[in-house]
Amino acid sequence: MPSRSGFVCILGRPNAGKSTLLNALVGEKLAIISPKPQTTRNRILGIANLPKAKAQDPAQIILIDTPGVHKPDSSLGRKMLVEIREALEGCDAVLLLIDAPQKPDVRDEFALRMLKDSKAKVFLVLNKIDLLKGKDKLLPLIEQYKNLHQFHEIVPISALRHDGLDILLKQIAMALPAAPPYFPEDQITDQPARFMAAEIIRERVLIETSEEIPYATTVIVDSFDETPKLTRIAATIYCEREGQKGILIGKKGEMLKRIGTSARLQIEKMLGTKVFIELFVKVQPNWRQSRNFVEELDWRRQLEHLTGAGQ
Ligand SMILES: Nc1nc2c(ncn2[C@@H]2O[C@H](COP(=O)(O)OP(=O)(O)OP(=O)(O)O)[C@@H](O)[C@H]2O)c(=O)[nH]1
Ligand SMILES: [Mg+2]
Repeated sequence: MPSRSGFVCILGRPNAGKSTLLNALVGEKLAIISPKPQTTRNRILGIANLPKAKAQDPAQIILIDTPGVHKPDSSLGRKMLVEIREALEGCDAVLLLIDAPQKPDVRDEFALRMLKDSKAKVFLVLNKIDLLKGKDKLLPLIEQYKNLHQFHEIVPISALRHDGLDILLKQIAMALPAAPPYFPEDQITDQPARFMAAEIIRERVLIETSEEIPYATTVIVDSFDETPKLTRIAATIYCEREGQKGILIGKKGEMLKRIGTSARLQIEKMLGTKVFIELFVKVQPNWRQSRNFVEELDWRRQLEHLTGAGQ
């Protein structure tokens, strides 16, 4: 039976709903989500397998969620941009995600410009249509974008409400080249659980804290010991200043406890084991400006150290 497979990059400005869309299309929570811009910091792969009943041919859609397109002002920001460029390289299709209720701005322009030399089929995906009062708001937006690029398809959706996603999946599948699947059918990501756990802890920090703290925080899992019944995790939350550390720990350790408990519940759900988490908070002044530190955060690189590869 013929099948289609290919790589599909989800691109767009911060907060457009890229990670929400990835999770919705794959049907699992692979990427963390928050109302704060610049939540995603690295590319995240998620695999959706479509049976013949849902598309013309069975298809494997390999989605890559990316950090939001913005003008970088730190080593972290530049690394995020590299992650986007790497995700775009050689992909078969791109979903350019638009935050439809918001006015287009330079970040949307920048995202379009990144596609200028790309051979990929570009879908204009207008997200958050549930927030639009009346469909007449959509048409002028579509007209505006139509003048800027030759889009393969234009699809309005609500990633949050799962509206329009079946049509989107079908159209993506039809745009992919005829090829056998790249991944086994039961695989949904390439991201090891250890790093998903770090992201879940970071998501809890993003949700629980405000102002500068979400941006000045990162999480590294120091140890991850999985047994069939219990997973023991030790992780460090890094921030940039003593004051931030105080807030992250909270009065009598309350904040850290809250972050740990909610992260534990989510990780238990993901792993299907009991989880024991030990959290630490450390100050790493200006880590976002440190190229070395930012490189160390890359899980692919951490994995190389852990497995001893590349030594
Ligand atoms: N109303 C509505 N909200 C949405 C929709 N899709 C996403 N959101 C919300 O938009 C916010 C941002 O969603 P994310 O998926 O984290 O956005 P993102 O594009 O991945 O953001 P970055 O990782 O920062 O680039 C969250 O509060 C989501 O719940 C949608 O279709 N409708
Ligand atoms: Mg995201």
